[in-house]
Amino acid sequence: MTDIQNGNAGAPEKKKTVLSAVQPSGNLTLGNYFGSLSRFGEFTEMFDCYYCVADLHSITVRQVPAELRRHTYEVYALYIACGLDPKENVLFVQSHVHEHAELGWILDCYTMFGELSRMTQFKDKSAKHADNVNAGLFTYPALMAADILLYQADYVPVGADQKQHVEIARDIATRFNGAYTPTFTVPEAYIPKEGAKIMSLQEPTKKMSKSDKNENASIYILDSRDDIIRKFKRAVTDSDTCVRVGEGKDGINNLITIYSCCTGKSAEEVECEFDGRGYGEFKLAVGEVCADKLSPVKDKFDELMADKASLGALMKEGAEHASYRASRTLSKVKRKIGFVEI
Ligand code: AQP
Repeated sequence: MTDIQNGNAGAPEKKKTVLSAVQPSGNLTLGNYFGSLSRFGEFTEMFDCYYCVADLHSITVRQVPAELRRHTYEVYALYIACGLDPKENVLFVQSHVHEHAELGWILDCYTMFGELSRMTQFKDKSAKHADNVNAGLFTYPALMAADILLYQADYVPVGADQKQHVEIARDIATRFNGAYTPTFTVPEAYIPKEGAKIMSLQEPTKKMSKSDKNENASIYILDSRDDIIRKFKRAVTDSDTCVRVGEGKDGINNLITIYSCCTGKSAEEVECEFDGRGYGEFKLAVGEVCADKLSPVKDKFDELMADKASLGALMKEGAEHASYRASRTLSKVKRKIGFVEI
């Protein structure tokens, strides 16, 4: 990322655009929080911001309909609870803006089988869901490219696991622009310095994931204080006793990252603070700062979820705004390809 800190420096008349998305595929984790949601508020002033609840993506894995509906409201409410003002940011649900599916199909035809086969997420998810390796799971990156390119996004804030998908979106945009004339902005991934990859508390070599079956492996944003503290107490560490970053100390490294993200302290400051104190004391402290960090988000979330009708109205408004921008890009794409306009 080069000039994201400067926003529209050099082009004062037009703000640059940020787009990101979260799938409503389960209860959001601390990984989703630090890798994406918690950072979005900082972009509001300088950029045109679009955030979507990626429900179309979530059905690449079987979802229970009532749970999908609930999670869609929850992710939407969490965007707001994490600090996004729906008047200042366009917050919408992907399936409410039909241009995503339409451009997704078009971009399927500009995406190569070979490049899709190299996607790590496809390999991981098809191994995890061997009974349902569907075509959507395979072509997911083309739909994600559509999500980004429809809004001519300059920056895509994501966790490190999504970097490969932003790179393929860049390749698709470049290929399309080369086949016709410049049509899409070529986007850049924006990956945080801290919290880019929060690891599982039970298997710290794996990323923390909302679809992990082991509930003790993930801290959910909406977990109670007691659950958060209990899960950190049970977090897998190592046989050392020193709170230090080190090779082979994946569990402790992860806890230090989480403590840093919650307090804003550097890893060195955390090591100093816990010098001579054991893992037990450290785990308790991580649990406490994490619970403190998430508590206001949970309070705001509860308030928002108590009024689903208002959330529904905001969704409608967000979809209308998003659709306006998306339809302009889609019309342009169709014209370039040679589709007949009526
Ligand atoms: N462990 C993580 N650390 C840092 N960032 C993370 N993100 C996800 N997990 C971590 C970031 O959260 C954003 C939304 O992710 P997503 O909903 O698109 O799906 P995902 O990346 O596949 O996340 P999950 O939690 O692992 O979902 P499931 O289990 O459904 O596949 C993205 O910016 C992602 O980078």
